[in-house]
Amino acid sequence: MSFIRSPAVPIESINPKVKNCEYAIRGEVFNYALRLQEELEKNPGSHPFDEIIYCNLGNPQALNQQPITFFRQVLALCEYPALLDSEETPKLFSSDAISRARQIRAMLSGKSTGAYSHSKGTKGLREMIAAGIALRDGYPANAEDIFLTDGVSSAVHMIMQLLIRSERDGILCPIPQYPLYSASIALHGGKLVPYELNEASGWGLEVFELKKRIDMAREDGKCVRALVVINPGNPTGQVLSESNQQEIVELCRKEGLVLLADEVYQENVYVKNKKFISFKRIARSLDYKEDEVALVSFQSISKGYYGECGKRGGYMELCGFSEDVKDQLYKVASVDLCSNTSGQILASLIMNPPQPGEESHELFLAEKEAILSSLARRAKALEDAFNSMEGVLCQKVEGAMYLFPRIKLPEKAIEAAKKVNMAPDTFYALKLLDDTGLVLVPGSGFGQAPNTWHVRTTILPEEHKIPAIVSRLKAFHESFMREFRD
Ligand code: DCS
Repeated sequence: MSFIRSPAVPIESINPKVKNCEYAIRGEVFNYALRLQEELEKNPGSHPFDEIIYCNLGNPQALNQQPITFFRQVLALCEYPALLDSEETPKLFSSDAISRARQIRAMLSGKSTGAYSHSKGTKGLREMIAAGIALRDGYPANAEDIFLTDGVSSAVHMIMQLLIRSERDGILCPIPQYPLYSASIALHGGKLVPYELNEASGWGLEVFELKKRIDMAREDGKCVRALVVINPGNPTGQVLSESNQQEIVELCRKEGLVLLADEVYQENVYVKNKKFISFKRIARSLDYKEDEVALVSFQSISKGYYGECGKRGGYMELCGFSEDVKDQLYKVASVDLCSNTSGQILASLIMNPPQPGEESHELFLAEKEAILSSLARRAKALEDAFNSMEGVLCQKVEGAMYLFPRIKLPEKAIEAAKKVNMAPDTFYALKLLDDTGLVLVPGSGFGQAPNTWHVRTTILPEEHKIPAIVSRLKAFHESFMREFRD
């Protein structure tokens, strides 16, 4: 007699919060891309393209962006301190990288990257970050308010864990949003309270829309606790104006909301008429008492011109939080012991790059400028390409690393998608992948206004590949529209 054993952990038995959590950036289209890649490797020539281009993830170094020399020199010297004593080192490493590495090594527990650090991150590195923030904003920053984390993703989870008590607690999130927020809110059992960005005004954030959503959520019995603002925006690419930011801070003060300011794209601004201003600077310039507005600002080593995604570094700065709440957060950080030390070092470096007069300064500026100006050109080329396509409208990419064009899909395409039980934008993205090898993310992964369809692409493929990508995109779109035209 044979028994069919039921699994020890049946799917019905797992935490429903885990089942409710979605993350489209590595979802259906991405999984199909991995399959195609395997097929191409086994059987070259089996598809109409010879490589898969991953435009689904803001992961610059995966697409050949080179790391900044100074950052990696300092890191290498910290990781392998024997180099600091070698006679060969001054021939290979710049003098300021050597002195910075010596300075950082002296701050580490046991002078080693292999030791656990303080749970908020190495104190000296937090002090360096505080100095960098103060220089950026023109207002003081305190190392005790800074928590270093394994990328901003971990910091966001920590804050959601702190704020969300039950499904009654609501967190205001932009639609479209980066799905870390919806996923983290779902995992912690809270309620996402959506507010829509206005596509027609370049994805503008309107305070009356926020106010309306807060009122609606409260009428529905929710306790609205925090407002997420992503500036510059992902996936939408807008950079907020100073007056808009002031209104947002004022709203948070009046309504008693924690402002969760995702500022990971602070170095990625591509247009002359906009500049990044931190919410911390706005809050301080408004002359409120420090504890009148609770603000968490997130910054990551994964974005900007540095793109050190795999090193997993980032920090959050807490402003306007009481000591007892910060102690609770410190306790939670202690449970994880500490974030990884290479990520911590890099976080201190991006906030304190080489200064004029230091040996690395010129090379650093040249590398930074080359990356950012190339990103700006790529953004513009892709934006123009989308806007030249039938039924496609792409708002200006002012910042960040993405385009989020709207595609007016023909009825016939929408019906064809329904027949195969698929969202129309997923249907479009899968067909695009099949034809061109380009991996995009369907707009439904970020949220979009009802009956509108979008796709998100990064601007990260190498610049010399952009013309070929543009022709592939255009050719695909034309043939798709021909096939499904009403
Ligand atoms: N916040 C925003 C707005 C992001 O875009 C990302 C990553 C993160 C936080 C998390 O970054 P780290 O955890 O690496 O610090 N961007 C994702 C994206 O849209 N594509 O790739 C990753």
